[in-house]
Amino acid sequence: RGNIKSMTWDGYYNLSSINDWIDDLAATYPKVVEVITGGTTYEDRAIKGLKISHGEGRRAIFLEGGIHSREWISPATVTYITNELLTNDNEDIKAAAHGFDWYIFPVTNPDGYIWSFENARMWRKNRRPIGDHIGVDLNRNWDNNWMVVGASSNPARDDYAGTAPFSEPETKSLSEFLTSIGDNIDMYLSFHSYGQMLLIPFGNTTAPLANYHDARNIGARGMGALSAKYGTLYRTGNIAETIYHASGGSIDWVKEELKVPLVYCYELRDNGAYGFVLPNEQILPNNLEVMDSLLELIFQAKRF
Ligand code: ING
Ligand code: ZN
Repeated sequence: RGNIKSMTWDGYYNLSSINDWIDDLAATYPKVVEVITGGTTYEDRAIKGLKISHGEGRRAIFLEGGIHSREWISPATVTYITNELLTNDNEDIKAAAHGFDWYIFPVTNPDGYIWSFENARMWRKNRRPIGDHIGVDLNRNWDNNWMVVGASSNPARDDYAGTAPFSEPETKSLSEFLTSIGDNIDMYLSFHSYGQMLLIPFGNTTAPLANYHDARNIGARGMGALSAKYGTLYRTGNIAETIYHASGGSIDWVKEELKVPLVYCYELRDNGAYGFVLPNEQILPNNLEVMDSLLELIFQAKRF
């Protein structure tokens, strides 16, 4: 799809369209939208994002999209949420938009996203060459239980964890950005596909984290709201228990190092019928149900 002024979510947008759209938002809403950068990629692209803020002194919600390039529904979801926060007059949405600072990065793996669009649809990693191979799994490269489980030391593999914790420019710079605002973050959401799950740290152990039961209850109610829309079912639970053992993922680091109270990873649609290649017709229904769940997560979080 070419460059756009506004998105319609009836198809997937390439990186330059998403980046142009972010600039357009900042121009359209100069008092509330600020363009931010989460650093620079191996191929020297900006990790472009935006901050939505209606005033000083607010707690923050952080949205991380597109860390795996082939999971195109992730940036599509994150851009949709962004648009709702800025344009929807619904009371609950407005309250969410005005009540928090929002830090939003639709595509945290820009090099990989372009590669997936232009060369290899199923590309997951970044694009840094390592010996004879290319790419590190940016969701195995965070400095928390790095290379402990469910991660590979073989650069040929899709879950290759990199040469060291934060060996990659993308994770290093994004984690530095996060550290700079970490004390303010109430909720961190990472968007992946597929499998229809809401995952809670940690990925290396099924042992519950300190507030696991609260996090699980809040999450399950959020997924109840999601299901109410079209009947789509999500499972909620610990990463290791619900999907597989895997360490070095962003949400584990954000939970343990930044002590963010509520941290989740969405595994968006579907259940495997189309997998990563989710048809265009499912983008909007996915976005609508996820939006409902996000509002419910925020609502429930206040009760705990
Ligand atoms: N799923 C995630 C992955 O990186 C995950 C699941 C989340 C693992 C958080 C570890 C931490 O494998 C997809 N679809 O990529
Ligand atoms: Zn993923």
